[in-house]
Amino acid sequence: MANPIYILNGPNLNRLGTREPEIYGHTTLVQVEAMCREAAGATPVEFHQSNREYEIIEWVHEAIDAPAGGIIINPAAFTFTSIAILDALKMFPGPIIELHISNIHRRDAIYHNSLVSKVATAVIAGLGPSGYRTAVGAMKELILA
Ligand code: CA2
Repeated sequence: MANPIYILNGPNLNRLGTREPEIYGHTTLVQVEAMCREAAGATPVEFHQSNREYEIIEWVHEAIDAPAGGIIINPAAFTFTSIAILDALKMFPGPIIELHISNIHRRDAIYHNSLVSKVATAVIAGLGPSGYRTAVGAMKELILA
């Protein structure tokens, strides 16, 4: 069995699809999870969301110990604030894809300085919820490379 892909989601993303559809679309996080599992095929997926920084760090540690084949992370607002998540990701030896539904660089300056980008193998932003499908496909290629 292949090593799992960890897909981690930060604060407020549990409410995806319920507000600002012009930025984030209408797809819910439950639908995003189904999309990811379909794109992953036989590769196991560990899909999580939390509003707590602590839990996201714990899942990164779990991914390190599993070991995961790769981590896809949409840290949401923690992208710009969390040195703790950055430090945890630094310990993961495999590929990391940072994912944003919106194009953070077109938005307010507060969304421009990602800490997570400093350790990401790749960054996907602005493809809407289907960016998760793109990320899973790209991660499968990175794992095989
Ligand atoms: O575009 C993204 O995926 C973001 O990571 C989403 C974060 C924002 O802080 C980042 O800068 C960019 C915000 C997540 C808000 O969650 C939502 C809740 C309900 C409806 C839509 C989004």
